Amino acid sequence: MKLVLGLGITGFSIARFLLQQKIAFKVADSRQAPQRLSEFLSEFPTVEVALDGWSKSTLEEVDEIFISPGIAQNEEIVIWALEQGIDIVSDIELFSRYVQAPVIGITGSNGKSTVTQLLGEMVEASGKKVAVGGNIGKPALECLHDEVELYVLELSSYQLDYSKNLNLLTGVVLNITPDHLDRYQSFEHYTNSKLSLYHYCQNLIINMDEPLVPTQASATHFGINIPKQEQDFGTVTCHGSCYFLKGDEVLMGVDEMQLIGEHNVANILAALALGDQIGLNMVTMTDCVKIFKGLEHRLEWVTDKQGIAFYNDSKATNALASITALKALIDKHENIVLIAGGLAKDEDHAEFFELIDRDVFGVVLIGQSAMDFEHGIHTAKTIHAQDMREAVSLAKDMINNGVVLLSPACASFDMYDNFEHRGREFKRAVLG
Ligand code: UMA
Ligand code: ADP
Repeated sequence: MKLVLGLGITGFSIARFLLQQKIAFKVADSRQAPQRLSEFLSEFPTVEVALDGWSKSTLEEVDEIFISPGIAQNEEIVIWALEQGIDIVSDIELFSRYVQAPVIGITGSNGKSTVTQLLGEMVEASGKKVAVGGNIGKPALECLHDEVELYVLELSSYQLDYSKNLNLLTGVVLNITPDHLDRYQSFEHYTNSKLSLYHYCQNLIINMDEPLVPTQASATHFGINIPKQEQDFGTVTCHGSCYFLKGDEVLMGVDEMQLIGEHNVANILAALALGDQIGLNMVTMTDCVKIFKGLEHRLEWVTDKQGIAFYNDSKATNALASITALKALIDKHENIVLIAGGLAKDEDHAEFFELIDRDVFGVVLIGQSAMDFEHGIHTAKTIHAQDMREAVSLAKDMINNGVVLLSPACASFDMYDNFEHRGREFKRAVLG
């Protein structure tokens, strides 16, 4: 008997897959009434469901557990299972056991979804049937299909933690900066979780600019500087213009991309290196880069109104993501008003506050971290708002021209269902 832990979208995808494979299973979720419980009971009326905390008896007759990534390794059910020698497996590993076509894995602290989506579009433009999924929002098992010729999966550290056997044609760890430290004993444990992706890759793509990722002779490297080897990707600045390079071959101008910011140059280099590794045509790939507008809620331009450009970067749930967004805008705009705050992660905000004090005109603070952030910011003007409508209204009143940027550097759950909800509320307040 298998046990499925968690009744979110991963749990659903595992349950549907096991039913299809005619493998017996039961389900457990530690919440009393998980959001999708009634949907589950009507779809799987005969499946046993254990709710409301964990119980040791749930493990009786269980020989393997398929776990949702949101369930931490220090949850009692995980500890009991390990004590009893029961294997705990991620949905990604279960997917790996059945997948027939090659799989590409993308992880990192920031930029995963952007690179995953862009690479998916490159593969599609090359005429191949591609499925894009994983942490980006569509569980891997839901992507499994006989017709698919290539899978592009975004993988979180949580998913990697519960995986021991994956088979990836190629993969990348985009970058490693502190995130999710509530789930790890230390930053080193988090780093090792990210780096574990490379154990499963036949070919490695390595970011030269990320010191925590060791370089390797046989890998393809990418980085902002001029590439050292023929197969590597980088950029060069010549007579004031910057170009993407493979080896010494010019691929396209950096100003031809729609996305903004150096971080997106790195993301594009990663996607080009991955695409090149699997044999995609270079012109097809650069054509995709030229039209790729990025994903919703990632430094997304919303509108220009009365001299103010509004950007939605709701996905920035840690300090580094917000620093990155600010850096992308600072060079081009004098007056920036930032809307920030929410559920702050356990991380050092010093660099974030320094950048704000140096280059940001004003900050509208929202959510639980508002007071802490106010104490960290010294020279930029700060003001508090109770909700997004008020935040946008206060932000645009602070300047006559420039940028209003929502880039909270925090998770959203104190005020919103998720970062998408927060971003939509921002856009509604701006446009409405
Ligand atoms: N649950 C428990 N006990 C717990 C924790 C959770 O019973 O201690 C139950 C909840 O009651 C709920 C279910 O588990 O019913 C939720 O499972 P989940 O948190 O694993 O969420 P899913 O809906 O399955 O979504 C997961 C990813 N969520 C997390 O990793 C937290 C989604 O990433 C991912 O898109 C999806 O699988 C498909 O692969 C979200 C995310 O926030 C976007 N990821 C983190 C990030 O990007 O930073 C890692
Ligand atoms: P992820 O899926 O890893 O969360 P996204 O592609 O969704 O990453 O981008 C989330 C946010 O992270 C963006 O809004 C941006 O501010 C920041 N970001 C994106 N790419 C990078 C990068 N390569 N380096 C640093 N920050 C980045």
